[in-house]
Amino acid sequence: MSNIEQTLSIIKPDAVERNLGDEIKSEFLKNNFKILKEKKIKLEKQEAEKFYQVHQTKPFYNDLCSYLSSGPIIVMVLEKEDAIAGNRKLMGATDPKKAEDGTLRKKHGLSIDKNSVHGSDSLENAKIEIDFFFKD
Ligand code: IDP
Ligand code: MG
Repeated sequence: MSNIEQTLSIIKPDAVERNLGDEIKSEFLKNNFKILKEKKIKLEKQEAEKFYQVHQTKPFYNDLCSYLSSGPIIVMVLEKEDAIAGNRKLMGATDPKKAEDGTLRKKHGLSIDKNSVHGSDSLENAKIEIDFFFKD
């Protein structure tokens, strides 16, 4: 049975700053994701705090929110069969040093915080994150 899902992807400030947006988008397309929606924006720190509120008890929360709001990001709604798991696999492990060869974070990530891309981790969070950026 088919299981078409939508997931939220973010090209983070470190990658946008290095002009990797088109290259990363082409990697999504090559992997059969459809880019249904896309926009380039810059978050206020308060908005980043809201987006990452699940991490508010973590020691790196403040730095994480400062970082995500430090420059422009590209947010996208991606769609394909099993998109959520598929995007997590394409991204690779959170820490680029531990990410598998061929993954976006292995290819482009600079460090555990500047790891170039975000992807929703569950169906529930995908819906919340898509609404966060695209509900109007
Ligand atoms: P994920 O992005 O692979 O889903 P999460 O655990 O949800 O990873 O963490 C969210 C983001 O917080 C990561 O992408 C990374 O940028 C940052 N982060 C996670 N763990 C650490 C850490 O130990 N130190 C600094 N930043 C971290
Ligand atoms: Mg996560």
